[in-house]
Amino acid sequence: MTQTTPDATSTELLHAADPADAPWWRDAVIYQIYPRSWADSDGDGIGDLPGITARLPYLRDLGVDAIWLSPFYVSPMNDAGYDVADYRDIDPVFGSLSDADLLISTAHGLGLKVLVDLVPNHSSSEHEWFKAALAAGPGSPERARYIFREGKGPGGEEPPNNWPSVFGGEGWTRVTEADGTPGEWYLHIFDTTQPDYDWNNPEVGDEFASILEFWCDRGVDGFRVDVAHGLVKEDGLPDWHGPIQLLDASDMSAEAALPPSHEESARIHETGAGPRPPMWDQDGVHDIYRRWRAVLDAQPAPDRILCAEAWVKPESRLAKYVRSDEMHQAFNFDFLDTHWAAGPLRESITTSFRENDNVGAPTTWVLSNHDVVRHASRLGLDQSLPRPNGISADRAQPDAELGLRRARAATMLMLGLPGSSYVYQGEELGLPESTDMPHEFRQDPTFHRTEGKEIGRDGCRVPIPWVRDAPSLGFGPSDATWLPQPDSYGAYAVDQQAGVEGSTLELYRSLLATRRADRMGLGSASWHPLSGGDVVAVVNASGDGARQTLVLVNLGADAVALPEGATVTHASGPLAEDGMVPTDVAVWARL
Ligand code: TEU
Repeated sequence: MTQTTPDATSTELLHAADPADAPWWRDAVIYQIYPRSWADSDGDGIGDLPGITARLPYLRDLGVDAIWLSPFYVSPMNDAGYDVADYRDIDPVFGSLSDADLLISTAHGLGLKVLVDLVPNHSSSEHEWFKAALAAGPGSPERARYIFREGKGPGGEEPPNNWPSVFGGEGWTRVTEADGTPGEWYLHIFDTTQPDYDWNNPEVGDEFASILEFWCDRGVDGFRVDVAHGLVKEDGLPDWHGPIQLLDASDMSAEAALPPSHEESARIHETGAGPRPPMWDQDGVHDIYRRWRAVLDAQPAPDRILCAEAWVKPESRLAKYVRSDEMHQAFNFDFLDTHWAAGPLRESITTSFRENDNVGAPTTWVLSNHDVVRHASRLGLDQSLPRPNGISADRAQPDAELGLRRARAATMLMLGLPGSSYVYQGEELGLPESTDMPHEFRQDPTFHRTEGKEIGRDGCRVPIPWVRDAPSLGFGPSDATWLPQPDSYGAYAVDQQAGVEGSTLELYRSLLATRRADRMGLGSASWHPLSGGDVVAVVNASGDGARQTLVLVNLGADAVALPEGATVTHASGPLAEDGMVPTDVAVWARL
């Protein structure tokens, strides 16, 4: 048995309880639907809105409070819809605006709120504005909505600065002007087909305020804001020699992590700007979010929310996005990125509560999404290495059993903590990453722009298995799936788990039911004396202290004994015969 010596933080209050009438989003569990891959109604192999609407009762039964839909807008789909050509219409592959209306009203009828994805850093190069910018030429007001610049060097042949694209390759593309000559360059932090807006141009701000209103009028309950840390670039667009990702610990950032040059270091020192890349987390972004908050608060029902996707560190910087007059939530990617080790997890939890409480915001926990290796696989990889951004057959494979065991424990920790949580489609099935997808199927621009050095994110985006013995595992009426489903997925299908004791699906259902009944998302959090060493142990208590739930994870090699009188209500795996908690198992226990 491990001797878990209480550490300095034991019994310390980490976070005070919320009042019982707190707004819905402070403790909501929000389920991310990636529309391409959740449910296909017409058999074309790509998920769609009618498919989602038909299966919403599954989510009511799962026990989540809301859904977030990744982009469903008109798009050439060069980045799976994160390249938006029309923010006010649905791509025909997903359906129509009336399908969206029906989805929203059906969800509301089932008691589910609906968040949509807003992509304000860039448009698609197919967007009317960008086409107009190309046609209008240098110096035009149409070009001023984007970041066009003259190139450097003789004939302007070199890009205006050295910024790379997050997806690999250069961050600038040169256009050919109407007269056929090589012309200006435009900035794209992501793919060539995703030109960045110039948020210094008031027209851009007005357009997005109007887009927010458009979707509020259609009844949505909020917006997940894509690349929320990227909209404003440092004045003068200075060169940058450091890593381009702020917190995204993929192997790409490890490779790109060259130390800043002397000039760069001097500049950082002089301006006090901190080692922040000039394309990320500039202070000017906060003015944008204050305006958006005002737009939302002016709506007839002012309980709509904004959630920041901001890969920002340290957490004190991230907390700025959720000050009381800005956004409501910001994904806690620090928690997602924390290795499976008790000390770092405790530290992440402590810092998260501290920084969010400082600004009066809830913490927004998340373990998986459409950009990262699914946590059932990620936690089965060597934890001493940086998180890869994808896995292929020729790279180190995760230990599937270990990964799932840890993932179930990690989820119990996440859902046991106060605050809001996001659940990514399929994680409630314990679904692993597709790790052996043949390269010819890969669609993520990251894979192509790095010539396969980066595997990319397709492995976490594979269509969901619903029924083991059905075409496309019940994803749709035909065999077609836009990405191949691994052979192993049949065993994870919903119909294989529903009603099966001990299945991951039933574990999620039962955790969510208890979390809701006990209002654990609004509870207080303090360290339990067992916390320390290889154990993370938090007491989640109701505001009046009448209910006390111990949320404990054992990450050590030896089993851990629970305190006397604790009644286990949930366990992520079998306990030892004597009731001890084995390695990589979590419990919820009433004290
Ligand atoms: O992601 C933003 C982002 O910076 C990363 O998560 C990035 O996708 C990853 O590091 C690449 O390996 C958002 C969306 O979630 C993502 O799907 C889009 O591709 C991206 O923005 C561009 O819109």
